[in-house]
Amino acid sequence: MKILVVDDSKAMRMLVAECLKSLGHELAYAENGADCLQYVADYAVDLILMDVEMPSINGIEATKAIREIKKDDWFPIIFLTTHSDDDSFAKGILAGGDAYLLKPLNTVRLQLTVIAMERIYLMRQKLFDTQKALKQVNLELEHITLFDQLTGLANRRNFDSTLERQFAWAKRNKSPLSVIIGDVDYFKVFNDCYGHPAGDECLSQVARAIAGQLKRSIDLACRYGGEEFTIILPETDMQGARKVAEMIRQAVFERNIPHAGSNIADRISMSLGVATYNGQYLTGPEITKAADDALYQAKRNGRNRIEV
Ligand code: GH3
Ligand code: MG
Ligand code: MG
Ligand code: MG
Ligand code: MG
Repeated sequence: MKILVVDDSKAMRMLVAECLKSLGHELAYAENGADCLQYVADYAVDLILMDVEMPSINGIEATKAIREIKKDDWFPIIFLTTHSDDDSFAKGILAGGDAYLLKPLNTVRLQLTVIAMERIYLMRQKLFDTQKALKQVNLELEHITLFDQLTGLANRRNFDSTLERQFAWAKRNKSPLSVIIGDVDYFKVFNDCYGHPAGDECLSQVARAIAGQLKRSIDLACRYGGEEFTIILPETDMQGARKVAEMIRQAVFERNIPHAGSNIADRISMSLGVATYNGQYLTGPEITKAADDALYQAKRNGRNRIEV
């Protein structure tokens, strides 16, 4: 532990240092309360041995100030003082001290008290580390439930909840909301030709092509399932959504992913359907259905195209 020894008497500081030497801690020193507060503000400290009577800020005031400043943090503060009455003892503990030792210094009691405080301090650190690890695991779990493993795009669950939220917002604010559904053309044949791992890599690239076309942070690109992708475009009318869909179609095509089995060109292409809410639909799923119908038309009309 890093132990800060606070005392206005140099002789006392040296005595304490001598007494703690055998415990193997790192020691630092402060000559008064103000010094101590400055040190705590600048450096990490694990335990303080605190004198009470000191010029400027005394030990009681310094302890109160530390507990106030470090409200969400804690390390042990042990008082070392000549005031042996109950009143003084109470003042020390109520100010935020954890133990109260008397001068003249009893070496054994000081050592044992430091050992006892260290035990509590380390247990607290351990709990803190566990808490941190749990938070990290929770973040990772949350990510897994909201994002697609392969492409890193939002997953279907994320799409559904985001669309519901954005739809309600669009309704309330009487603003347009567009949904695009894109589906890779002849992807089954691609898998048959190049194998499933190559198919996965292709889907990752398609995802990157899609994400690369979205410039606003409120737009959400999702992997809806298999080789189908959806995009939510809040506050976007049909004209704007059509532009985005066309840019995505081009970006996918221009990735130039070879696809010898395609009937379109010898590369991967995507068909897209676009639907825009302008007060006519009642629910998010209805917009999605309209975009899906448009996608079906795009497939029927020859693929590698968009329909609305
Ligand atoms: P269309 O042009 O009409 O869309 O034809 P298609 O072959 O793309 O459509 P179909 O729905 O018949 O086939 C989709 C294929 O996508 C079938 C499935 O094996 C493949 N697929 C779905 N998810 C994945 C995946 O995660 N990885 C890989 N490699 N393939 C996938
Ligand atoms: Mg003193
Ligand atoms: Mg499909
Ligand atoms: Mg299909
Ligand atoms: Mg397909």
